[in-house]
Formats: sequence, C-alpha cells, structure tokens
Amino acid sequence: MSLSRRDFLERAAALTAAGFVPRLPDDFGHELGHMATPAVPMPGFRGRPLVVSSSNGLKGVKVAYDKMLTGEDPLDAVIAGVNLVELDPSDQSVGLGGLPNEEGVVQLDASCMHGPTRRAGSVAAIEGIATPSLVAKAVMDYTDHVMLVGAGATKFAKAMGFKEQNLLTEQSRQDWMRWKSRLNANDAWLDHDENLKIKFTTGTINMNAVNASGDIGSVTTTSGMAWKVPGRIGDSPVIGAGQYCDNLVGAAGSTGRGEANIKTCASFLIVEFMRQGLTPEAALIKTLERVVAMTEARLLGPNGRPKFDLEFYALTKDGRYAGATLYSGGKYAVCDEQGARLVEAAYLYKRG
Ligand code: SD4
Repeated sequence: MSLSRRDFLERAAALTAAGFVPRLPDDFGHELGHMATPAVPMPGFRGRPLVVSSSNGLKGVKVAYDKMLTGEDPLDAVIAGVNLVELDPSDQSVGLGGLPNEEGVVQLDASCMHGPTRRAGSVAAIEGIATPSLVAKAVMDYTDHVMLVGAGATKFAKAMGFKEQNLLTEQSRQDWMRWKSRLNANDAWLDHDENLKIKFTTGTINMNAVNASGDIGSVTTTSGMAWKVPGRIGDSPVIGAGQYCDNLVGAAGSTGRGEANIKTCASFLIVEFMRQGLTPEAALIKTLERVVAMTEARLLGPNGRPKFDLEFYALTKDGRYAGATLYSGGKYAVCDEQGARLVEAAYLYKRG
C-alpha cells in the first residue's frame, strides 16, 4: 500500500499518541525497525477495519468486513468469510467439493488464531465436516488443546454438533478417477479421456482482519494438496505456518506449497519481521527469500528458482497490508472503506 509521506507522518503521530513506537521509512520505502521495542497498544486506540485474504476470498472479505462494522469479533468475522468458500462445492480446494487424497477421501485442514485472547485452534486431516474452520475455533473455545487430528478431530466435531456429510462431490470424484487411471499405463484402469488435462488444484483460503480497536483474527482452511498421501497435513493447520496473529503487531497467512512454508514457519516469521519494523510488503518478500534459501535442490529449476509457488498475505494493527508471491501475476483480496477488490501482489521473481 502506498502512503504519502504526509499521510505516513500523520498516521505515525496518531499512533505515537496511542502508544505506538514511531518508525520511519528508509530510502526503499521500508520502515526502519526498533527491534528491542515492541509496539504497545493503548486503551482507546483507533485503527481502521481491514480484511485481507487470498484471491478466492473476494466475496468473503466483504462479508467479514461488514460483520466487523456491526461489532462482530474479527475472528468470527473472518471465519464467516471463509465459510462461504468451504461450503461452495465448486471450489475444489476447500471444504465441500475439495479434491480428495490418493484414496479418494477428502481430508481437510484448518487453523485460526484470536489476537485479543492470544488463543489458537486447529484441526488436521479431518473428514466429513464441511467447515473445518469452525471446528478449529471450537477446539480453541471448548478444549484445553490447540490441535486435534484425524479421527479424533472428526469425533470431536460430531460431539460438538457438527453435521457429518459426504464431502466428495461428483466432479471431484470424477477428477480423482481420471487422475488414478493415468498413474500407470499397465494397470487395470481404462483411461476414457485421452485429451483431458487433470489440473493439480491448489486453492486454500487464508483471511486476516483487524477492527477499529486494533483487535486481530486470522484463519486458514483447505483440502490441501490434491491426491496427497492419506494423513498428509500441510501448512494450513500449523499455527505459525498457515496463519499467525499477534494482537500487538498484525497477522499473516499463506497459500501454496505447504511443505515449503512449514520449514520456514512463514506466518510467524512475517509477523516477527513486522514487529521489528518492516512494512508488510518488505516482511513478505524477506520471508519469500527465506523460503528460497530453504528449498531443497530437487525443487529448484536450472535457474536456481523454486518450481512451485507460494503466496503470503499480511496486515498490521494500524491498517497497512500487503500480498506477495514467489512469481509475478498473483492477486489477493482486500476490503476496507473503499470496498472489496482484488489487488496485485508484490513478487520475488518475474514470471517467464
Ligand atoms: C497445503 N497450503 O495444504 C496448502 C495448499 C494450498 O493452494 O494452499 N493450495 O499445503
């Protein structure tokens, strides 16, 4: 987000009055950090409501934003935003209709974090429940634990009154069968669609919000990688990887290759970089650089760049935000007083 120097100084003055440590931009537009001094919010802090998500949350960010304006908690607001996508059977990367694992079973991951109470909840490899984001929140609200997985997560959800249902839509079942029939030319499965290209769907939705009081919530929900090994969980349910929020600083989340993200604890790292004074965009780019540095050789192309993509999203307590991807061309969704819109993401490498 570009901010004129005057806007910046005005905002900095307001934040200082509210107890924030002022940070000045360097020549590159980044802010100079004051590493040893965490921002301290004061009672009466006024920020601006803002919601940031992956691009598939364009409708959801508006839902979340409107809910916050009526006083709803930022975490409840973003969960309502991602529920839209979880319940949409045509989105094949989240909730109902998500592409299944290699055995044709839809296994879902989700996690959430609530800034004001410093609590978190998560479920992984849960089956038969369309809204794992709400189950993650129930883990947070009703147990002394942070993470439930597999059969235990499903059992918990049913005990909490969630409805069990078949999440494998006919479209996703057909896509799985086509993938399966192409695995081995010598097996007994006949391939009916010679020219059909099976997409390797990635999707996932991460959504983060801050309200006018500077309270923050974040959530990420996914069906993970299509055709994964049963039991595989990605970054989405891992607090600090798929999403993270700290009510003093801001929130961050990710979509894309979870295996790459987990190794850098990227969402936590982004929030830490912002705590040290980097702008959201600088924090995202620096974290993408860390991802590249941590990438194993087999996943690097001849040019030394990753063969996968990864997308990050972040916002700060005082209403700044950014999205960034490894490769150019990405977009992300934002909703604030200017309405819901897609915004071009920053990037590390120009595509092509
Ligand atoms: C995962 N990060 O399970 C998720 C997948 C994803 O876009 O984001 N796809 O690794």
